[in-house]
Amino acid sequence: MTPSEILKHFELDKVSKSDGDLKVSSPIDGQEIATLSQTSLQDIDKQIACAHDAFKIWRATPAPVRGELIRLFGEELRQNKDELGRLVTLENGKVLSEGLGEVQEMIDICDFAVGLSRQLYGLTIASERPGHAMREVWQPLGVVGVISAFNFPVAVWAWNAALAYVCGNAIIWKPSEKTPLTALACQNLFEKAVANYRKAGHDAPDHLLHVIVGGREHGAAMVNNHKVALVSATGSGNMGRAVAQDLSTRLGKSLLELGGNNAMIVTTSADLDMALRAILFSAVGTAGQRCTTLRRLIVHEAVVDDLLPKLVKAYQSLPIGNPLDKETLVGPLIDADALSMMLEAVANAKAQGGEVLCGGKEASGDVPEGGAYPEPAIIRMPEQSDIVQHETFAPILYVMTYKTLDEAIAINNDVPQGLSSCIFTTDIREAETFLSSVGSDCGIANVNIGPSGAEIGGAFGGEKETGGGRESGSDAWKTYMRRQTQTINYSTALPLAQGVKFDV
Ligand code: UN1
Repeated sequence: MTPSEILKHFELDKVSKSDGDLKVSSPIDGQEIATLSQTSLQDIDKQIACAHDAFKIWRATPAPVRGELIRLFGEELRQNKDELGRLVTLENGKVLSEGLGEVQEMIDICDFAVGLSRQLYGLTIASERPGHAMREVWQPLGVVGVISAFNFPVAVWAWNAALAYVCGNAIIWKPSEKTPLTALACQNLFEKAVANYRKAGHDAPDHLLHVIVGGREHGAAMVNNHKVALVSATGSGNMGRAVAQDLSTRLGKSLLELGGNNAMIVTTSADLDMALRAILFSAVGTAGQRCTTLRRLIVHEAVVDDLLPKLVKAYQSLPIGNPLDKETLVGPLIDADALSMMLEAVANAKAQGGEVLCGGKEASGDVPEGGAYPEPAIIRMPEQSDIVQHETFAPILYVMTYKTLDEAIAINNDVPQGLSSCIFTTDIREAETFLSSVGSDCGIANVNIGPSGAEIGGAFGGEKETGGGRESGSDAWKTYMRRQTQTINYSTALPLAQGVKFDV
């Protein structure tokens, strides 16, 4: 499929206008693929008001019936998986199997949400008063604002949306200005699901989803609107801080999924071949642009000389090139700025005593012109210096060594971020210590699996500067609902709690 065929498939040819003010280009070759008009700031408030009206209707629909809409949306995704996966690759530059994987992640969360729509369970609590019942009920929350990043342009929105819809909410979505087309394609599929839902005899209000096309200012307009009950934001620490500050002014609710600086500890008992394969996928997959990307390798000094030469060799044979080619494993970075930031980080690492073992430059081989293709870098560091503490969104792997497990865990934890972590070991004592209360301080901790590529069934998110939010599986749905404690008196008396007497 050519880029224009893909655009046409999602009716995006209709929204691309020559007089638009937002140019969208493909990281593959820098070619412009569409020109969009940014949403006007006044329209954002109108859209939020419409979404709020939609919420008032949607919240009254029984949750399992809301689930049917998400089932139908999942069907649209199944039918359009190939086209949407290709559009993700075209607009974001990740290799096609990862573009398709991202759509699969959307399908998975839809399935999860459909099941969830028949649960949304609360609690019953013993009341201290005779003839009284107490319970905890989860109610729909309101309009949910989603700010998504370029690196997972559709899956992370779907984690939020699938849950938020079955929970009875409406959504305003501000995608990254680098990837608005995939968002508009999702809107197109969502509208088809709504049409099928109505055809099947169900009522769904208009305006359950609005996509805002624009940048920072647009995001801020959404965050500052008091009709938005929850803002779920994925992206950089700076973006998260700005969102959190704005929300705290109006005491709005937030769910933040910000930077990661994820490590792998490789112990003396590790299966080194497995570790090697895991390192490759998690450090260079998605060209190092996942928030779960492996950025720090903490290797026992007794195995480092065995592991590193093999790793360097594997890096040197990485197929870098057009992400649409089947054999490519490393595609382009999102843009030239991202490549400059990578090169700057490599220079800083050198200045801080790092030794570049391979890569760390712009790829020179057979790569399409006009894209920012990196050569993934391995840099041996004498210590966890400033640059290692910082998340650079590029394929740079810093390697450090350790002597004791306590030391390795301390290095793992001694960064501002706390998203994902892992250990490669075949020693149960090492594994369980890493997973214990004195082990990894991250939201995600794995054994014999890299830090990236999480399944949707678990809660996803991290601690410290990662923001503390949890999305996707487990009970993350509770963030999209309002917790209500209900006390019911079915007796003929009116006893007060704590034995207080107040009779006239
Ligand atoms: C992200 O990079 O924002 O665990 C999300 C993973 C993916 C999601 C990453 N399932 O790597």
